[in-house]
Amino acid sequence: MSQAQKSIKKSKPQTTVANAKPRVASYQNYINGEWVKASGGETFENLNPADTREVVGRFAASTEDDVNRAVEAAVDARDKWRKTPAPRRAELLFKVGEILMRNKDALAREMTREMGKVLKETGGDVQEAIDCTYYTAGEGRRLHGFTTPAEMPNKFAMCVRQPVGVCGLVTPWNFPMAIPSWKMIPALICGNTLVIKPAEDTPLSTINLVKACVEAGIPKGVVNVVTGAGATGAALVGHRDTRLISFTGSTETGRKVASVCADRNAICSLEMGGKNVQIVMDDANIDLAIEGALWGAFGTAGQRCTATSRIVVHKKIYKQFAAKFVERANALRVGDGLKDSTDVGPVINQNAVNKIIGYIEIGKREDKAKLACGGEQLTTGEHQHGFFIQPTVFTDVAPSMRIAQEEIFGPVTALIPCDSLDNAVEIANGVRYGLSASIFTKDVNQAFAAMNELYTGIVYINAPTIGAEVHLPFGGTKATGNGHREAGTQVLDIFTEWKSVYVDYSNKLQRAQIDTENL
Ligand code: UN1
Repeated sequence: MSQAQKSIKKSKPQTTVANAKPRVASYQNYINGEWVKASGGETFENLNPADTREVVGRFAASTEDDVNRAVEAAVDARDKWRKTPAPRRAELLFKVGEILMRNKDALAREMTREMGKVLKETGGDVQEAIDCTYYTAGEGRRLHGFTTPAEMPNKFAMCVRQPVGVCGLVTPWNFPMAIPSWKMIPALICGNTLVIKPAEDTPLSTINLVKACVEAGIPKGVVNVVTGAGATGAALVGHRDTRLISFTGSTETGRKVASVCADRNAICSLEMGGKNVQIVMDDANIDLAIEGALWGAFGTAGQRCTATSRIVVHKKIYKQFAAKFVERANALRVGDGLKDSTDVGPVINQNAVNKIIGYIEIGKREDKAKLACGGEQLTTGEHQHGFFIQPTVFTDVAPSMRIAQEEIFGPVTALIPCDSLDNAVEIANGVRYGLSASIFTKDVNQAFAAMNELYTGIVYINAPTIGAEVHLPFGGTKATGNGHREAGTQVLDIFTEWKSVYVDYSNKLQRAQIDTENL
């Protein structure tokens, strides 16, 4: 997703409604154990992308002062939290999981109102936060280090994890509770304190997660949230007292985050763009591959880092696949995510509409590709006040075309013919990103060959490119990341630093690498 897209509100010319509007809820920052207004007193509105006449809430437009105060609170709380035994920290986090579980339906509804995706998916988003919380809290009784033999007699060697300190977390709008949980919960179990800056389009779900932390009894100053636009995030990223910055968003913004962190020697973990591929071989279960591609391409209206934006299909079945896939894509119902009948919700804001429609125009102009279905913004009737785009399929796309290379982050996918597994893998790997890839085949040899050759962080066999589970590492190669992995136990390597400890109980000076000769 582009930086502009992430930093701009769901702004749309407001229609004047004659009737009195319902009272709009106000939300504040949470700093040092208190809910507080932004120091400048400014607020911004969070609009429902399915109907921008609805204001979901007013939120604090935080200044650099607010960020400074939040970081200061996290610094003050650092030692006490670090010294709280990890199993005790875990008990509080298990409570967070229980609170989320109890409120799952209400949290999902609020998320659909601010983010747009259908209720089933926002339920999944909350569930992912619950899963992450329970799984990661379990680490409170592990957080394993290791022991290893020392090269000298009467000497003991071991390695333990230590917290990094204050963490600054900057999160996107497409998974407004799951992604914050991927960062907050591991940071906390490892003994760090934190300040989170959620996306301006979806602050409510992150505030809901913070509320669960407050209700669970996490001590003041340990978790802080500041809402606001890109500048608020920039103040956090640049703050010299944040030892670590964890960012999920566009590759362009991520690169800037990385260079700010490099300047001040901060630890930096990045999750960025994707251009994910589903390969369909000629022996695949075609109906299953179509189901997978529909879910991968149009779930969350294509607004996932893991969305299937390329479908590489063996030429022997290409025509058959394309015809059925287009027919099914055409039949998807686009609308308000709160309605049971909706398959695909709105996109996040006007900027997203502009970007996605811009790519559709590029696709239409590209020589060979055909617009097989969709291609339009829906602007009348029930779609009048929201940001709705038809599920869009381009067929006969060449791998080098821009719509096959660049991240669109919307309900648009490209069908690309291939003539062999090698050809499919070459196309799959021929983009700057490397997050998720999938292959549909019944041939175990082809499946394993693809598994080995696809240069991505995630590979699925006979399943779509979306749907990662929290106990496996999540992240990607190339322009998708900077080598870190969230989720799984691997995330602990982001939020802790290793400390190697040598205990010499020989009662004499033993020099490593030197006094080993006569042993
Ligand atoms: C993202 O889009 O940034 O694997 C995260 C999936 C989800 C997470 C996506 N569990 O699609």
